[in-house]
Formats: sequence, structure tokens, C-alpha cells
Amino acid sequence: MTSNRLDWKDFLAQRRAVLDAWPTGRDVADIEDGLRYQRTIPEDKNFAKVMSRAKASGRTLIQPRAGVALIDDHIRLLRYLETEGTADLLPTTIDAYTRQNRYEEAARGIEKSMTAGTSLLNGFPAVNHGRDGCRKVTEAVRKPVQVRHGTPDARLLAEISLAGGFTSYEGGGISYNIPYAKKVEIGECLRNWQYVDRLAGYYEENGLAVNREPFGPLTGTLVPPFISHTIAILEGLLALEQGVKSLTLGYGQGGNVLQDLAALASLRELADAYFREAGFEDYDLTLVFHQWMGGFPEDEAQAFSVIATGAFVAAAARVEKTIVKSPHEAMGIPTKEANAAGLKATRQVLSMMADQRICADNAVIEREKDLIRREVGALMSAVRTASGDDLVQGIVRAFAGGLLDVPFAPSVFNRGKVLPVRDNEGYIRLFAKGSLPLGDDITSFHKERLQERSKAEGRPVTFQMVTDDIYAISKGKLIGRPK
Ligand code: 8ZB
Repeated sequence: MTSNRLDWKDFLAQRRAVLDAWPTGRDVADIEDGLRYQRTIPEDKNFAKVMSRAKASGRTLIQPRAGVALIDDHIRLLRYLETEGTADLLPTTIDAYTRQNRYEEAARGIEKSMTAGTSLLNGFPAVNHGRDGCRKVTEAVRKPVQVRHGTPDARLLAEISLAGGFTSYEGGGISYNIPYAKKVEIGECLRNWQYVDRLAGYYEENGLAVNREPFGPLTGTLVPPFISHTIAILEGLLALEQGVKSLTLGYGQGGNVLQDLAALASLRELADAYFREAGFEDYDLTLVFHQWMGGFPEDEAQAFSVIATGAFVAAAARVEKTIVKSPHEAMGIPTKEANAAGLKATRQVLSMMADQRICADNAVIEREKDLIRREVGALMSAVRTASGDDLVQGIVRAFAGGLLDVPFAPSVFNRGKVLPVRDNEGYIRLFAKGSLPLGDDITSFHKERLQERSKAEGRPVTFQMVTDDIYAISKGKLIGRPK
């Protein structure tokens, strides 16, 4: 798979239309202005540098999600999370209208929020607030700030974010489409994300480190590690092609501790191997572990326990960053206090674990790592075969043929034939593999493991079992056993 860097002339031609989509686009028309501004940001507020330092020192950093409609409220919220919550890294979570490029509606949301005196948007509408609104936010806090969203066409948001002083940008052409959108064509989305990565690459060429983080957990619903790993690696390759250097790949907690540890160890190893094989050497890879992304218990004490087990795995796996949940997860967007409580619960576990080495040699972890390696290998070579010389085309064809398939995703461009289910120890396995190009050795291993559970529960593996597993953690269990 050769490099397909977006041509600079094409980039600039696109750029005009991108910036015309909303009046605040005009404020970032001078691309050099964004570079000049980023040069004034101190190193310890640069997301890429701070992630890199965490890697060197073996520390796990904590980051919440947070975003409200109005600038001053958003600043108060972030300041609270960095002081009370002890957050190492800050987010700016973008509202749903902005994620869908519906800036008129975001504008009405801002107005209504001002009248109501409270946020009526589910995030920070960064495009509407524009470059200077973003600069106000990023200047008001001490920690690096990342834009977190879920936007299939995130080009204008990226322009405004980088010119606005954010030093990290979440998302990717698969991970912000397949789990988030129903009808966005994959090739078009990937090309729009090439633009985002090219923009980040341009900052890098000018000596300004911009961290990029594909969204690892995808649908957050029983996603087998090899599926999210393959997509993370593909999005990593696409980003590197465009000149991205600081790359954070993610994985969402599955719940079986050994599977999660194996997944995190193999994500690092496999990403490095595939990047190097593709000829990339000059990049800085870090990992993010997401605390449980599925349904949470409503009870706050129970929710804290889910948070703490995630924190334990993050520490044991020695990832550079963990995204923290709150005890309000089951209810929706947390109050600032609940958000800080999730951070502090996580901090406690990480601190107690800081000097411990947990993830040593372990035959089960090795077995799972080897399995993931073979599974990712099967998918990657299928995508490569489908690619010819163009990774974008390869990914489009792979989804069309079901060679890539994300469980429980809303996109019509995703086959949706893969069904995961837990085995008798809670490992996430495949009940239905759809058209995933996995060999018989792999599929029979999955089958055997599921037969064990079937026998233990005295019921066949059915869609009911899948449903039981989806709700199990919210009901206080890992595995959805019959009563
Ligand atoms: C895919 C991410 C879902 C998670 C949280 C949800 C959930 C979304 C906000 C937020 C704080 C926000 N989330 N929007 N958390 N402030 N504006 O993202 O609660 O955990």
C-alpha cells in the first residue's frame, strides 16, 4: 500500500469550500495565522508532547469528556475538572448539531442557552464560537485540550480547532462514520478525513505537534478486539500517509481482564509492526484505554466499581491515557461533580498501581495475543488484497464485501452480519462471523469456547444470549447468564 498523500493544490481548492460553509470559516482563512498562534502555546499544554512524556515516564494520564454550549460555562467546567477532578488532559466535547454540520441549529442552541441560563446543547459548538472563542477556552486552562466529537465531515471543525489552539483532534474516517452515521458513504468520509489528517500533517511539517486519535471503541458494544484493532491500524496508516506524527490508538474495555490486557499489548505491537512494514518510522505511537463504553448500572456505587475495574486495567497495561466515565453514565451527561468523581476514583486506582508491574508473562495473555495477531492478520491481508494501491478503495471494498464489519453499527455501508457474544469466562468471541475472512482454526476456537458456555448454561447460543450480554454489566454482572 503506497502513500497517497493528498495533493496540496487539491487541499487548498477544497479548503475554500470548507471555510465557506459557515461565516467563522473566514477567520481561519490565513493558514499561517493558525501556525503562528500554535507556536505561542507552551510545551506542557501541547497534547502530543504531554502524551509523549507520559510514554517516557510510564505514567497513565486521565481525561474526562465534557462540553457545554457557552464559552464561559465551558471554561468554568474545564477549570473544575482540572482542579477538583485532577484531570491531566482536558476535552472539549462537541454538540450533536455541529457533528452533523448543522450550524444554524447550533446557533439557535447557543441563543436559547443564553436565555435559559443553562446549556441546551450536548456539547461545545466550536464552529459557531469560531477561532477566537476556541482560543479563549484553550487559553483559560493549564492542561492540553483535545476536541472530541463524532463528526463524519470534520474538516471545518478541524480548521477552527487547530487555529483555535486545540492540540489534539479525535476521530477518523471509519470510526467517526460507521458507529455514528447511517448514510455517509465510506469513500467520501475517508477522503474528508484525509483532509483533516493533511491539515494536522501540515502543522507537523511546520514544527507544530498535533496529536491525532482515531476513536477506538467504535460502537462500544461487545466489539471483539481484533475488529477495533484492525480499524485503528487502518486509520493510523491513513493518518501517517498524510503526515501525522503523534498518533494515539484506542481500545474500549471489554470486561474480561486478560482479554483486555492482551488486546492492549497487541495493539501496540501490531500497530508498530504494520506501520513499519508500510515504511513509516518517524511517528510517536501512544495508547488510550476507554473505560467501559457499554451500558452502565444506574446505581452510583456500582458505576464506581465499573470505573475502577477499567482504571485497574489501564494501570496494569501501562497505557498512556485512559478516558474516564462518571457515576452518572447511565443517566446521560454528568454534572461537573459526578465527572470529577469519576476522575478521582480513577486517580486513586492509578496511584495505588503506579509502582506495580502486573502484566507479566502469562500463558493466557499469550494465547489471546496470538489469537488477536492472527485475526488482525487475516483482516489486514484481505484489505490489502482489496486495495491495489489505494488504501481508501481497499477499505471501501472491504466494508462492501463484509471483510470489515462492525457489530451493532447504524451505517448502511456496514454489513452488520457479525454477532459477538461472551464465552464462559467473559471473553468476547464470535457467535456469527458474517463474511469476516477468518480461517477455520480461528473460527473453531471461537466455537469451542462458546460451546463451553452453552453447556454450562444449558441453553444454545442464540441472539437472546447476545442480548443478555449487552445488558449484563448494567445489571451488575459481566456475563448475561439466565436466571
Ligand atoms: C461516544 C461517547 C459517549 C460518552 C459522554 C456520554 C458517554 C457526551 C458529553 C459527554 C460530558 C458532554 N458525553 N457528551 N460527557 N459532557 N457534553 O460521551 O455521557 O459517556
